[in-house]
Amino acid sequence: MVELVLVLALPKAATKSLIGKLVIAAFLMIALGYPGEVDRTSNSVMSSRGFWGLLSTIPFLYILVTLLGEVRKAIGTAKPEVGVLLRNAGLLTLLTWGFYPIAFMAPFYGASGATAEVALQAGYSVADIAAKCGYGLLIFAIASLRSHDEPGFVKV
Ligand SMILES: *C/C=C(C)/C=C/C=C(C)/C=C/C1=C(C)CCCC1(C)C
Repeated sequence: MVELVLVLALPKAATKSLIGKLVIAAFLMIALGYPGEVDRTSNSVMSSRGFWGLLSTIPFLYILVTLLGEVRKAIGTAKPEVGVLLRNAGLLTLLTWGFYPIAFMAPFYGASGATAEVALQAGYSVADIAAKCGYGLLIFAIASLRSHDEPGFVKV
């Protein structure tokens, strides 16, 4: 998330303030989701898992709206080649981040015991590969492109 903000190439003060807000929200998202995640006895939406999941969704939506709004603005000022990659990074954020709450809800779809656990872990693993490896490569491509033809952008 922070890497994506860095390749938006916003002014320094705007970068700092945006990262500050997003990191606090990300911390809240994980901290609020955690009590629900470790509750292996809840299998309905109206349970502690559902309650904590819902609270965690508030900072989650804040992050997506804020980050994707900034990505959209940055696309408007970037060169077309960079704009396409930024758009893809925004889409990848939406798809991969959106996958975690869906996996979190596995016990709500009737899965229980080992089945629920495997569905959950498989879901998180697929999302992790895309959200970390795929995302990292895409951000590297953006940084590399910008560092070659934008003066002032740090060389990669
Ligand atoms: C590399 C790891 C990443 C990008 C993790 C992202 C995690 C989420 C977007 C988790 C979101 C959750 C909710 C929105 C509600 C239920 C609880 C969580 C923590 C699974």
